Amino acid sequence: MRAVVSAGSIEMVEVARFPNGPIERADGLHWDIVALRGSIMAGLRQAFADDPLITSIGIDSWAVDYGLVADGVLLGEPFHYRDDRSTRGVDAVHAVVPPRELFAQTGLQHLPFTTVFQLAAETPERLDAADHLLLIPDLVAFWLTGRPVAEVTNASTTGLLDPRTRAWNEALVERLGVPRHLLPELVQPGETIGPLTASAVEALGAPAGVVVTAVGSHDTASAVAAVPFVRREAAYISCGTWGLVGLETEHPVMTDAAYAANFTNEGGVDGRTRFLHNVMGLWLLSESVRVWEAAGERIDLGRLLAEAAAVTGPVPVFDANDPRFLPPGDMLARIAAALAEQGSPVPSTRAALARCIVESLAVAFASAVRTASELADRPVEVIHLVGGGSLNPLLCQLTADRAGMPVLAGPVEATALGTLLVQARAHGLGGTLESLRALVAQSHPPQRFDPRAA
Ligand code: LRH
Repeated sequence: MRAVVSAGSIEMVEVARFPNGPIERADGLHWDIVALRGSIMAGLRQAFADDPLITSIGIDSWAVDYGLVADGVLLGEPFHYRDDRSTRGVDAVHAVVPPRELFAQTGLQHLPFTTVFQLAAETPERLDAADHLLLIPDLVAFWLTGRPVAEVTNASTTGLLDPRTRAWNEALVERLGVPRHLLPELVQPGETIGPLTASAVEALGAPAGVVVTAVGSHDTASAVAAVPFVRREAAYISCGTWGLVGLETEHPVMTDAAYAANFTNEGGVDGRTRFLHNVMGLWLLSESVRVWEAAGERIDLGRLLAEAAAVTGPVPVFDANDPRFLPPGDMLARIAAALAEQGSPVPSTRAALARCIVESLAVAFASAVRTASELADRPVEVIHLVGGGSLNPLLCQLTADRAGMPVLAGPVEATALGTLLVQARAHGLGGTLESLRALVAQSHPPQRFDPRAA
């Protein structure tokens, strides 16, 4: 995306879009980082060609995954968090720091793929060889500026940061034997990471003076920064591959009840806390579509969702948070097994299956909103649903129905808006997070879905 932001408007244009997903290698699931790098560089080159007045670049991606860098060179393709090697790391970490204590140290929901578990599954040789551990957006910033940093919102997903001080948890790092030198200096959203290196300037055809600016480099942090909240009694759902459901709070919620409910405290822009629960998200649907298409069907998603909306009569729901849905694979078989285990009939048509998936997501979303509200002791009267899921009217309506409150859908590009606004603010726009959100509300008015009577 590229944008021109002023006090009264955001003009945002999509420059490039490219596919991304897990790729199977001999040693497990990875990211095709060479292809990603090529696409990022081509996109940036195009952006500068389209608008030579660009002054700043901001970078975000999914959380937790990292590259190891030695002498400026990446040591192999980063692993994908859906690779199951990290389950080995879970046992190793819990043997040193039991789960309840780990929550007290990190404030994080247990997810088997958190960076700290991935690191425990690394060989000591690979860790010893490396100079820096760089989360994916930090790796891209390193390529562009030559400066190794850890942007703090994404660093909060590593399981190595203290959520209260937002500094590396030195005692924990030492106890777990993570080589301290791997963890770079932390930077805050809005700080300048650095100017482009001479080779990046040349490769991108960039004008003089362009800098890389730290943003909420965790995609969810940027999405939450751009939620057009108009009142405090509101929850958010950032819905794409995942559904991140929760509240923005002033402080982490580190109670026994939050631990028991498996809620997480991730770092937000401006020192806020993203108190939320990771729900499996549209991955359930996209993997199902992949299975249908692998069997030779052509799926038109819009049409499928319209057919799913037209399904009458009851459809069963399953637990969307079941960890069996995490890895890539035959999602339809797994859903059928989950339904059979609970004695529910397996829908016989594709439309009814799609309805069952979306209905199950809506149930999980509504439940996470209720739990977040209870745990943070804050009333919630409206839900903002941002990201790709906001384009799915069935999901928005069913979430409103199941939660018994209005859903305000959009913007779809909340993450991009969050990255652009934080950069604009750092480079002269000024303002508070609230004024940035007011700008989003004005430029991207959400679509309202009221709950229907049961
Ligand atoms: C969403 C997301 C989410 C993480 C997951 C790894 O893209 O960043 O917040 O938990 O990917």
